[in-house]
Amino acid sequence: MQNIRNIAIIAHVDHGKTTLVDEIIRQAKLFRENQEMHTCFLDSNELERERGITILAKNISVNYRDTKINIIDTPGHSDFGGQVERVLNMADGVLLLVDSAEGPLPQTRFVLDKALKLKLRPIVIINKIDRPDARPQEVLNAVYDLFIDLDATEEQLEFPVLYASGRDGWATTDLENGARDSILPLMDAIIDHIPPPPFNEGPAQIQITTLDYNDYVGRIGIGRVHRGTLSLDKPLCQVKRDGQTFQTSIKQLFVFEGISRKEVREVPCGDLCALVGVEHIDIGDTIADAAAPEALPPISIDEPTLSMMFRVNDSPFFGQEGKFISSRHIRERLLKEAERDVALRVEEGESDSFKVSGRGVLHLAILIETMRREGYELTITKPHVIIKEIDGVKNEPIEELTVDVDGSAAGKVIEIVGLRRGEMMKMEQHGSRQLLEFMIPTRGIIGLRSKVMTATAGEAIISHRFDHYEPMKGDVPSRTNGVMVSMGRGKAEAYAIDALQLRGTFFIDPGVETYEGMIVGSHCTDDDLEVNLQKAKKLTNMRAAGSDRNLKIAPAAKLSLEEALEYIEDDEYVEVTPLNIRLRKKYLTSLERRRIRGKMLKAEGAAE
Ligand SMILES: Nc1nc2c(ncn2[C@@H]2O[C@H](COP(=O)(O)OP(=O)(O)OP(=O)(O)O)[C@@H](O)[C@H]2O)c(=O)[nH]1
Ligand SMILES: [Mg+2]
Repeated sequence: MQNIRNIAIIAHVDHGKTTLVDEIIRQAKLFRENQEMHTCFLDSNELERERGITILAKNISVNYRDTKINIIDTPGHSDFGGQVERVLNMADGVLLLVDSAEGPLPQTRFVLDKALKLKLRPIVIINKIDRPDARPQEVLNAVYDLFIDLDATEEQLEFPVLYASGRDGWATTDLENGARDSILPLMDAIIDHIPPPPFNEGPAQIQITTLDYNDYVGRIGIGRVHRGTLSLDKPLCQVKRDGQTFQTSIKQLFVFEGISRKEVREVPCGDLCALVGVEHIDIGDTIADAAAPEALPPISIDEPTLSMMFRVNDSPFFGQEGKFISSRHIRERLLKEAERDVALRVEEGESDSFKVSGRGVLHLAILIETMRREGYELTITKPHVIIKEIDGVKNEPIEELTVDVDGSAAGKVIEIVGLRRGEMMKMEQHGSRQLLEFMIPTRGIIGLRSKVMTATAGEAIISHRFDHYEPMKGDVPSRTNGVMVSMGRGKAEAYAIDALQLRGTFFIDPGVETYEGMIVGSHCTDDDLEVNLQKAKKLTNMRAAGSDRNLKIAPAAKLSLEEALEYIEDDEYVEVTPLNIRLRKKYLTSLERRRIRGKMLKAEGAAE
């Protein structure tokens, strides 16, 4: 019988989970000579690497002291919190990582709460000890407070503490005198403090807690064998969440080994594995021995809180930069994505549009970014929160928001958040910094980041996560500035941009192709301004033509995809192609816009 430990590594975003797991794999090589060494990048897909965040939870395993340690690296961003909650079902213990300077943040609380409720045994790691601003003792005290706040049991409160720098490759139990040369003290702590998985005898039973996807084999279910031995040779059945039961079979079984998977014929109780070839496999399904079709308790799947419409690109530039532009392409791609991502909902909308719902702006932005890299063109509408009717009352999602700022900027942040219906829950002083905690409608969070960043010269640390639904609060102010809209089609002339610089901030550089109705900048007042960017300086002589080069044009304030999505209003779209992210008016000509505005004013007048 093999010794096994199953642990998940959890933390707030960017506290160093993936770096630490990478390091564990690297050093595991030192004690297992026959293991093949890879240049390991756990954040393996292109977007994960570029953004430096984990999007999908990943399983790896290492062998140490005759024990197989399955480690699950989880994403820290709150949009992916549902995934973390589910993978915890595979673990018996968690490594709770806390940044030695930032301390516990909202997502730390969320994931720890879930872990404690599942009765998992925690190990606390105060990470990034190498930071010059590290304050390990204070952070450890804050972690104790958090445990107590979350009603940890006596046993859970006796967690071992390690101090580490994942990046520099060491962990120690003794902050003062411990050697800082190896990660092995952490491995020892895992084996000594995390219990082995319980051994349940009987007919095989496994619950699917994560899905993976592969173009060749389709959906892959991942879970932990809960009882008995899962074997390819025994007849099996599949019990769905609603209790329906089918005969089923598994085509291939894999266990995790190093950073890859090893094909096997059977998996013992307690080990984690991946199942290939089970039809319509889904999160929460139980695969059981056909003779004992008993389901495990259902697991929760997070409801989406936010949606956007994905439409075909119908701007004057459609089809110039992308390969996949038709609604058929978009439909197929979205349905495929819904297959692999349980937190995503796709519904058919009117006239070639699709309502796509997810857990937050980042969740959907990552999908859009992936599609754009694959060659798709799309137009996207402003994100809207999903309103739920509870007992006849409209309820909206509310999030917990924390902002960590320099004391001098706290007032400004409180004002901005207050205007957006945020209520302050807590205010704490850490040296010269203030930690502010609010409850705020998700509506108020859309577009908040850029406002706070501007007000704090870019140095605030902001994080938020969905908490609960509550009856609708009052209006949340929308964007206060109008936009500058191009009147014509063609290259934006430097001369024209220069002449308009005082009227607002441009999103584009000189030379960029524009079309009528394209948004090219933000206007300094609250109304929209139509601008002629094709106006070049009259060429009186050659010297004057050359003098364009001497114009002092401020660099364009280019919006990232998320910023663009959060920036636009209901009468605007974001146009996404493999090469460009453009903003545009829904109605491209000024005549159409005036007509619509006239209609709306009339309707308002009639309503009064
Ligand atoms: N100073 C210092 N920086 C670290 C350490 N470990 C990681 N970092 C840095 O912290 C950043 C985030 O590291 P990741 O390992 O990607 O963090 P993560 O927790 O996996 O992030 P998500 O998966 O997005 O939640 C990177 O820029 C790392 O270089 C450390 O021990 N010390
Ligand atoms: Mg990560």
